[in-house]
Amino acid sequence: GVPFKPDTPVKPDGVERGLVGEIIKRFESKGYKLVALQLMHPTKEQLEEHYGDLKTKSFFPKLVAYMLSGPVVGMVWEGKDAVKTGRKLLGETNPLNSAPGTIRGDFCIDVGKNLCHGSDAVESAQKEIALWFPQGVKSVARGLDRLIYE
Ligand code: DAT
Ligand code: MG
Repeated sequence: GVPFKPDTPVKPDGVERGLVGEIIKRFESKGYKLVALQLMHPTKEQLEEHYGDLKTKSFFPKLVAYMLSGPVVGMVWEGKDAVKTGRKLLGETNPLNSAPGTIRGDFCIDVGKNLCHGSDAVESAQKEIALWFPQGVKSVARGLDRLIYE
């Protein structure tokens, strides 16, 4: 397996809008390997840890309330440069700055309803995977990789 795994949850608006399949499809079509997937009802404590680096921001309480507004779908994707490229597939934090063709560029408008999360570094991906998938994730070799990687 290729070791870089971003933790990529679909936020409550993405689940309620029926865009889970579309978001999964973007990562699948790119060639990344799905190694974990789970519908979750996050707790306030989990979200405060997940967004710990934003605790002092004025929008933090609103962000946590948004993320508590419904179920989210957590997923872990594996593949070459998956963290950096996964962020490109998502688009910019502010959807209005996101290019068409990206998930946020194609499906949303406001920063406080930006559909999806993506880990911003390999280190934060590892922390987020441990937080949301405490049972661990397992990557199984697949024959398809011979058609994806040279
Ligand atoms: P990203 O989700 O692109 O990694 P981030 O980590 O800086 O962005 O912020 C986490 C989330 O917080 C982001 O997806 C939406 C919200 N957010 C960020 N900046 C914001 C702002 N200026 N106003 C309102 N919400 C904001
Ligand atoms: Mg972030």
